Amino acid sequence: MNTLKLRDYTGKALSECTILELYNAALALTQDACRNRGYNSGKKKVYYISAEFLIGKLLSNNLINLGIYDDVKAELAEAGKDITELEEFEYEPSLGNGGLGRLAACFIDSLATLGLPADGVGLAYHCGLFKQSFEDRKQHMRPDYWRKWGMANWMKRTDKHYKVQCGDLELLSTMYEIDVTGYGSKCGRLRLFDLDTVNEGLIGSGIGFDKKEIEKNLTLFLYPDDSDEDGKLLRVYQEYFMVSNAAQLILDECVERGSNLHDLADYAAIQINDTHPSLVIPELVRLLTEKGIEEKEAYQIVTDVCAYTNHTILAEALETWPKHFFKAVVPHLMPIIKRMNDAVKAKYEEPSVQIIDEYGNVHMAHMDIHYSHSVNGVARLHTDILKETELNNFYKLYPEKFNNKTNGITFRRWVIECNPELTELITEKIGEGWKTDARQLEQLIPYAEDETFLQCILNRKNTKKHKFSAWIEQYQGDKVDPESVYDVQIKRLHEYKRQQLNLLWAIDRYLHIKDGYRPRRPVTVFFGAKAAPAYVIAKDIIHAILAFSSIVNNDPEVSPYLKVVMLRNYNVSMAEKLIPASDISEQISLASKEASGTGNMKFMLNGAVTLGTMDGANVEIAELVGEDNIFTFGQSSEEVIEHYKNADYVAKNWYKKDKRLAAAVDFLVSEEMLEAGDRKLLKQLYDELLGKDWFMTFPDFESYCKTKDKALAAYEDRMGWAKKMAVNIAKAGYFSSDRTIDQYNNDIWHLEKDC
Ligand code: B1H
Repeated sequence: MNTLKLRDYTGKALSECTILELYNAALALTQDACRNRGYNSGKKKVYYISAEFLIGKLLSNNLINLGIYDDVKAELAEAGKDITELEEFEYEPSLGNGGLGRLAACFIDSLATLGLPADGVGLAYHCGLFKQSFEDRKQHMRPDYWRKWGMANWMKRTDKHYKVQCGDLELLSTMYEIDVTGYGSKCGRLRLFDLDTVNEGLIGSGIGFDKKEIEKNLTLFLYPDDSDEDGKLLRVYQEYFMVSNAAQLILDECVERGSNLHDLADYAAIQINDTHPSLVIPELVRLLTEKGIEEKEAYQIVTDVCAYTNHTILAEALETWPKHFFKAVVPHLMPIIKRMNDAVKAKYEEPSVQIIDEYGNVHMAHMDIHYSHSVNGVARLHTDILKETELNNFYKLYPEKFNNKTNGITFRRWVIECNPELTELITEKIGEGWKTDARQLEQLIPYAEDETFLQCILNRKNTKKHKFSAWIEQYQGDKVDPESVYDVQIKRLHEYKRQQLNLLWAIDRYLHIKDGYRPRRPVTVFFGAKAAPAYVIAKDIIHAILAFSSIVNNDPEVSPYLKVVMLRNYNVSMAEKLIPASDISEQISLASKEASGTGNMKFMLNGAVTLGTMDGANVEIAELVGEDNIFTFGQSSEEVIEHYKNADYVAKNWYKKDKRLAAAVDFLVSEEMLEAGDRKLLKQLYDELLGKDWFMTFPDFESYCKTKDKALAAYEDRMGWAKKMAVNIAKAGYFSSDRTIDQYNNDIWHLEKDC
């Protein structure tokens, strides 16, 4: 029974409160509710260390998980206030970038929900990634001061401080905590470290700052620009600061729970999320030996405690650091890393598996694999590629370490919270059980033949499309026809994700309309993406999309049939609005390159149909829904891997033989585009595509266009489409992060549940 009332936290009638007062009251109430619930505890605990936690807004999610959303909403309504005002007032935390961080956020939700003792451990960035705006049709970046207003209050300052020694520099950390609510369960915690000396005043124009002033800049930004040496060093400082704090916290807590350190693996499981936290391995060895444990035993302990998740096979994302960086930042770890390297070398001669290569670069993933007991990929195809290709030499050494954990998403945020309309419809048909046991969604399968139900699904999708259309007009002025097909690609901007392929399709359609073609129904192509500050071509792609959208949207001949909307500052909150309103889910990465994708799962759950390549988790989606309920196209991952191996792809040959493709590519540097955009940037993109096209958009162009046409035609059979929607929703249960976390626990962590 909920006895907490907002009124008890305001000191005056709710009707007389400002929005900030109401917000802070709701926050305080939530924190009390968490305390009342208590925290999952037990002998063994998992520490999920990650550079990113893309947690999204917290208020509604917490109220839902705590089971008091309806009460608070009603109490507000009685005072003439609307809870959505509070939701809109809330400011989204900027602690992450993309799927990697959102996965970490979904995982801590599921960990709490399943009653598993767990902490997320990371950094309390002051300005996160950056806030994106568009000026002159280019991406502009400003610091995202998310800790302003009430948001900082979600992070409780603790009196835990650790010393972190970086060469001559001694840093003193402060730990902050954010409660992580589980659905109808006890809570978990996110523990974020910061430095009191960090100074936002250091930030100059845009997101520039003095990269040498470590004490003042350490936690200003997530992924600070590392295109120069100082930027790279700063990243190493960040990574070490994160894991040294984590390691000290873990040892403290485990000793408190009764560990004698020799038995650390009975008390702690550490999940290394990508390679950013990899230095936790030598740091733990250092701390354990300092406490009197023999180095040899320390290696074994650390291996038994640590597990590593690989999230990408892209070479540029697999961190390697020149030795001299470590000598500068963590000189005291260098001897340990060297001895770890020697131990590997003594056992295995093969050069590709060494921790330090012949040029003196330290390979973080290699260290992880040798000194963890588990190495997992994040979708079946990805894990197979790791085993058979990318990490094959490691797989041959340690077949028993490799395992797959297909990613998942929390259904609390990604349907219950963001799509109450659909949630209600599902619950009406199959009851509440699916909310904690997602596979029960399969009980919807019989309704895929029920026309009344299908009509309801269409109606609710329509409601969401209208709502989004109203919202986007007010947010950035774009007028979107709710009757148009919502064709959506929202994800980090990266060439491998191929936003440029989608753009080429839109250009092709534009040229056809100019030629007199009149499609039956308009299409709105939505893009939402941030480009990393130093990623030139990614910024060029954004520029091309913005320039093209200004041409299309202002052309009265074309805009009734085609619109292109580039969303400003795409983030979690926007995804929560747009995904429930989407018809087509664009998942068009070059096969073999997207480790999993998790947006694909969110769209499916909300009844959007995937248009995608056989990549990442798309493969598993295709298998679950069957070929009638997904649109796939493009080269297979085997073909792609073969082309890379033979280095035989020549973009120009495709350009020469495909007229439609050539026309679309040429349009990038047409008079219209050059008038709307910047010659240098557009030419740069054009040259990149024609001269290289490293992610092979050209070979997939024709099949992409054909398949998209097929999807748009299928959309016109409304009942047929609704059936596809229903099957997608019914089969989405597999992608609950509760399933993923259960698998991590059963196969890797072996914790006891506290419930
Ligand atoms: C993923 C990253 C990533 N994999 C380094 N790797 C970064 C690595 O700026 N950095 O330093 C930024 C991002 N992100 C994503 O992880 C994959 O691309 C997705 O396919 C996957 O779904 C997600 C979660 O596993």
